[in-house]
Amino acid sequence: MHWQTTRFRIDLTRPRVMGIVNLTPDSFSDGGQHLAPQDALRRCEQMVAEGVHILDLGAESTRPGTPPVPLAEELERLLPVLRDALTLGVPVSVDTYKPEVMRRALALGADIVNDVWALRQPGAREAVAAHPSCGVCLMHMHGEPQTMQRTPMAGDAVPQVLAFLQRETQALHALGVARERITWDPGIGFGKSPAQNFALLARQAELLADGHPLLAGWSRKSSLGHATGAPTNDRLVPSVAAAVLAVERGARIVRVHDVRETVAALQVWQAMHGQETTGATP
Ligand code: HH2
Repeated sequence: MHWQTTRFRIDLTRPRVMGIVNLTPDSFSDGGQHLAPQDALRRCEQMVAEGVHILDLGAESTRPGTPPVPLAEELERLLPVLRDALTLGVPVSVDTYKPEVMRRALALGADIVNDVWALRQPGAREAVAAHPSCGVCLMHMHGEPQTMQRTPMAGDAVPQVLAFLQRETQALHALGVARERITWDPGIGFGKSPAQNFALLARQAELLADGHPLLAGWSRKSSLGHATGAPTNDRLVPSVAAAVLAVERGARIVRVHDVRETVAALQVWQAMHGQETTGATP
């Protein structure tokens, strides 16, 4: 199984770690830490040194209740860092729902569009379809960031998420986007209760039946706080545990803040499956 992106055809026979670089003052767990372009680039370089496989740059927080960022400001935060991150030798993803940001990022050479709106903003599908080969991550979200936690979804989340991802994928296929460019993401925390999020993990296999690679984003999410009582800044262990559980249940990519620890945990999983790892032998 592969994920076709602009410059890289990512081999997904091994689990892949996507490192989160938030270029925002207000992200829920690392807001403000990487606002200056040179700090953000240093963070990207550090992640590459720690073994990250994909960098995910986001310039607008999706934290519930966060006000939208104007287009010009998002571009100003994103483009200088993107330009430099593209020189680091790993695929670079851009976390945005704005078609104009997608177009500008793809014009610079971005490898992947990661959209928590699953390309439902007017013009977003077309922006991706106009590109010959960029990768895309379609994520399920119930409601919208402003209000999603006030009115979480009702009922069994798993079939609803599956039907949503199937529908959005069809819409993208209709515009000519090849299957191997598309990954799915259940959207942990996006308008779902902790019980629904954990059901999406326990029954993740139901989301794999269509054959799209699954990307899972559990890192530091509030459901982990709900389960453990740990505050946002103390969710490393629960995050790594969730990443391993997601991979064990068939996720191919995990989106994380803590790259070094996740890479090490997944090396244990890989060793168990007889995959060679880059770990040093004692
Ligand atoms: N989660 C967040 C943002 N983007 N993209 C995908 N594909 N999957 C996710 O689970 C996902 C995402 C929220 O986390 P974070 O980027 O750390 O926070 P913020 O949105 O506050 O910047």
